[in-house]
Amino acid sequence: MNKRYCKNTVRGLRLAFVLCGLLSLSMMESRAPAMGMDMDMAPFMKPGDLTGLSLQELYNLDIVQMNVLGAHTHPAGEFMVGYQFMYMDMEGIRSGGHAISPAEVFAQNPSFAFAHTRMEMEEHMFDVMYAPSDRLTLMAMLSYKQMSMVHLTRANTTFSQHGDGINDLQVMGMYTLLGDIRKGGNRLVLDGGMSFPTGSIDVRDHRLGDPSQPLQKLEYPMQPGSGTYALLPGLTYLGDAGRWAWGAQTIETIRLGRNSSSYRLGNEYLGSAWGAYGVCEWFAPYMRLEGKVWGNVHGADPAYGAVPATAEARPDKQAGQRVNALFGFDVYVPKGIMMGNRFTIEGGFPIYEHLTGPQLGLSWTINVGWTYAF
Ligand SMILES: [Cu+2]
Repeated sequence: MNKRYCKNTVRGLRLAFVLCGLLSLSMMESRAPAMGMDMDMAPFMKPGDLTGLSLQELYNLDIVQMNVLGAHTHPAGEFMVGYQFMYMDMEGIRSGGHAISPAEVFAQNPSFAFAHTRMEMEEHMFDVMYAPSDRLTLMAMLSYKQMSMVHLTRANTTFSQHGDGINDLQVMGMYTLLGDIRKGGNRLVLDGGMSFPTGSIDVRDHRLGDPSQPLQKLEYPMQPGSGTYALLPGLTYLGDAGRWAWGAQTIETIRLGRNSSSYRLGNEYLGSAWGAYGVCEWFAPYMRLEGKVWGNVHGADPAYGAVPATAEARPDKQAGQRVNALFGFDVYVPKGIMMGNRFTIEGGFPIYEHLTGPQLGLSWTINVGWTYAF
């Protein structure tokens, strides 16, 4: 067992401990009011008979899919607005299935002048949803990304570079093939979407992170946009019974053509499965597994030169596979002035990672979200 794995495990346990603590606190608090709320518990008590529920109550049943893009639908006529903040901490260099040191990166790649040792990414995601019918829900999503990367030179000095910008706009339709959102139970939803190249692929920062140096184009992972259109086909399965809700989803990003810098990012294949338990009407902890496979860059951006100085500028060192274990909970406000508001906190870490590196591995990630349906 390597050191990095241990570090991840310790961080994961710490996170799980904090979540459990919050969970027990909330359960204690919920016990008292729950005594007089038997009527409100009814949705959980009568699986398969949801016809008498209000729009808000129906929405409540979908409580757990908020952090999975395109994995929930709305009843006819309902609007939803949402904001999600995502943070990713990437530390430690990996090649294949194991960690390697910066010294090994330099030794194995004589052309590299720099090794990246850490990347932090913050993303602010805004989405709007509307359901023209019970079967069809439409969604549009746009995010703003901020990234910073720490570089190590062969002379053992470090510097940082920063990039930020708007991401690609994603528009998606979710069509219920089987089942009925008003009845709950098992449902199968077809996802079809399109990604538009609204994000920048020409984000720059000063060479060596030094303001007196000229600006240079940042590497592939530091560009917020893809520069190409992409198809987003997917399939979602949703199930619920009593206080339990579960689901699975696969969604693909199939990129088309080449961008103005003569390359196309690799396709992405995403799979996710989750299970949640409604402890009370307004609180549902959940667990989620998320697997992602992504390909190398096709073509090459001439801005990085014929012999790029870092792995992040090499089109053949971008692919990878990762499985994350994520733990979270949803808090839903069912009545009063805050009615329709929902909050989600989710944190996780990789349990499997195989990267065509050298490439930075993921240490941990946290997502905080808010949605409002009306
Ligand atoms: Cu929604």
